Amino acid sequence: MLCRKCKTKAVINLPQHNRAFCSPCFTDFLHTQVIRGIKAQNMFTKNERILVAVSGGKDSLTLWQILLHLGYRVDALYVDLGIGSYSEKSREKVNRFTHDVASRYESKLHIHTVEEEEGAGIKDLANLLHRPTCSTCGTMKRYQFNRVAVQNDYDVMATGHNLDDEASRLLGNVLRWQTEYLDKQTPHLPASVEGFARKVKPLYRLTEREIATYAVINKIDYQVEECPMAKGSKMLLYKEMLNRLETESPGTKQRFYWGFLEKQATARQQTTEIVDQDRECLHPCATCGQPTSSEICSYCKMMAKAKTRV
Ligand code: Q46
Ligand code: ZN
Repeated sequence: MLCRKCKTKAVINLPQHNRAFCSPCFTDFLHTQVIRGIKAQNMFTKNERILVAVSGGKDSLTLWQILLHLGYRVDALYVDLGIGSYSEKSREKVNRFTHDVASRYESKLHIHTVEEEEGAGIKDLANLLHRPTCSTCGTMKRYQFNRVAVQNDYDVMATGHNLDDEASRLLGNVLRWQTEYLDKQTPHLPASVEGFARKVKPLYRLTEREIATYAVINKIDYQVEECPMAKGSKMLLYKEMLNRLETESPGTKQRFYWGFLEKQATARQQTTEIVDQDRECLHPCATCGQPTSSEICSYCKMMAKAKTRV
């Protein structure tokens, strides 16, 4: 198997693109894919400040590295959820990356420690609230990322969601016909109202396998373990099913998600924009001021309830 560009020995075959690449040409190819995604979705410019949400895993650290390499102005935020050795190890990987790589670009790391700030780790908070850990975690991360981005004047917030994440989420939303989620499943969510940061997913064109290969080739030291709370989740099942389809028919994930984005873009020209919809129903939370559709936002409600149960 030879590299499509330079004809030396290839290290990865990408059947969905009908190409194989050696390490340097693969790295270039992935950079080009990210640039293409940023431009196609009009995500940000080199003058804007970007806050990347990092978990210590391959996707978010790869995103941080690629954006730095491409010359963007990026800092990062790590939310320490307090999930035992998993969080300890993840924090260690993030700190090491900050020290070894990001500091060379004067890129800085913000850390929010749930146990210190909210009084208990995410599992204990979820137990107190009788809520599933992952939904408590989702509310927490969305809230804290938005807060840090807005309070520190970042123009945009970026996450490391990849093609596998987006295709499996799309499958889940379609299977349950959650149209309100489908509307917002885009790699670029505008800052519709004051108090909301713009949100983007620059890796939406890359598969998990491509990102893992990039991380290994470029010596990114990441947390290999998955969060223990993800075990048995529907998302993992959808990913597995899509991987089986991908093996039988290369390009399935790409056709599924990119096809959805094309249809969504056409439909959007005829319907109310997300921005208009949000402006109609969102207003500042009476407690913290972040935008919400109720009087009090879900984070403040969650924390108020947790306090009464301590
Ligand atoms: S980190 Fe949080 Fe995930 Fe862990 S607790 Fe669940 S939601 S699985 S992306
Ligand atoms: Zn609030």
